[in-house]
Amino acid sequence: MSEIYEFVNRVRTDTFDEKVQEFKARILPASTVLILTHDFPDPDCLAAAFGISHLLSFWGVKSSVISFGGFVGRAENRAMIRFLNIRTVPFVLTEINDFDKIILVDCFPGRGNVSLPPQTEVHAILDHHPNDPPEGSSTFYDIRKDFGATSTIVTKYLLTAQCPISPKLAAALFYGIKTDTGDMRREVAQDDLDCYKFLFDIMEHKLLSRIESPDRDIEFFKVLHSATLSAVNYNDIGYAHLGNVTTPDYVAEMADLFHSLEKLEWMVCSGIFKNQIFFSIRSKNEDTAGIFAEKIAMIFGGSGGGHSRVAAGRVPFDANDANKVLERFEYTLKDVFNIIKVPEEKLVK
Ligand SMILES: [Mn+2]
Repeated sequence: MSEIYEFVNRVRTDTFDEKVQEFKARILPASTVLILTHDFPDPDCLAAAFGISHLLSFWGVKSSVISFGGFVGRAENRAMIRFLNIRTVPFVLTEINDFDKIILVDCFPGRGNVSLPPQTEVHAILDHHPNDPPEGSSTFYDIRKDFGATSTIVTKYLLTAQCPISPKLAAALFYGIKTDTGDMRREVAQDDLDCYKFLFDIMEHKLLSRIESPDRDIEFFKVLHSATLSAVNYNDIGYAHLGNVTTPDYVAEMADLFHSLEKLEWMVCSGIFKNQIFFSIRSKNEDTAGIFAEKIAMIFGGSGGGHSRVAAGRVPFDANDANKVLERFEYTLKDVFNIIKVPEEKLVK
C-alpha cells in the first residue's frame, strides 16, 4: 500500500494540479455536460469519458452524457460497456444545444473521426494524439502526446482532484491504458506505467476477465476466416482487405490479430463500411504508421492519422465504381509503403 500512497502523492505535486484547476474553472458551473469521444469508440476513449463523468459528478455537475458517432462494434468493447455499466447515448440522439459544456476526450475537432458539426464551441479537450491546439483559443486543452493513453491523463485528474476511484472505474481505466499501449508494448510514458500499476491494485479483477474474454457472435469467425484466406504479404508487410464489414471495428481488430504473426513488421487492414473504406495500420518497430495513414487519407480526400505504431483512417468509397476505387486504394498503399515492385505472396499458405 505504501507504494500507492507514494504514487498518489507524486501525482498531486506534479504539473497536474494547475491543469485540473484550469479544467475545473473552464467547465464549472454547469448542470449538463456532453462528453464526446471519437466515432466507433475504443476502450481508451470510453474509459476516459467514464472517468470524466465521475469527476464531474464529484464536482456536483447534475448530469453528464457520454456520446459518440457510429456504434460499439468490438465484442470486448461491448462487454466493457455492459459489465461496467457505462451509459452512453448515440450522438444522433443528442441535441448539442441542450448542454452547458462540451468536452472531447481522446480526439480532436476537425480530425474527421468526431461527429461534431464544425464551428461547435468545445470547452475542453483531453487527448494524447499528435495534434496542436490553435493559438488564442478559449478552449481548455490538455494534449499529452508522450502519453500512451487518454485514460492515463484522466486517472491523474481523478487522483489530483481526490475523486474516489471505484473498483469498476479502475477496471475501465486499466483496460483503456492496457489496450491503447498494447500491454505496455508501445509508446509508453512513466505515467502510463504508474497508473497501470496503481489501477491494477484497486480494480475489480473479475470484471476485467469478463471484458477480455467476451462471448463472440459467428460473424467474428466469418470475418477471421475470410481475412485468413485473402491476406497477402509483401516481404514483412501484411495486408488484408475484409470487403464489406458489419462494423468498422473489425478492421482494427483484424489488423491487431494478424500483426501478431511473427514474420510481419507491418500489418494493414481495410474494409468497407457504408460509403467509406476504413483502414488500420500497425507497426512493430517502425515509427511512421501515423504519417502513412495521413498520407493515404489525404490522397483520397479522407481523414487519417494516429500514433507512430498504431494508426487508422477512412476514405470515401463509391460503390458504383467499387473495383476501380479499391484498385486505386491498394495501389496507393503499395506506393506509400514503397512495395510496388515487391512480389505478392499469400500470407497464410
Ligand atoms: Mn487513445
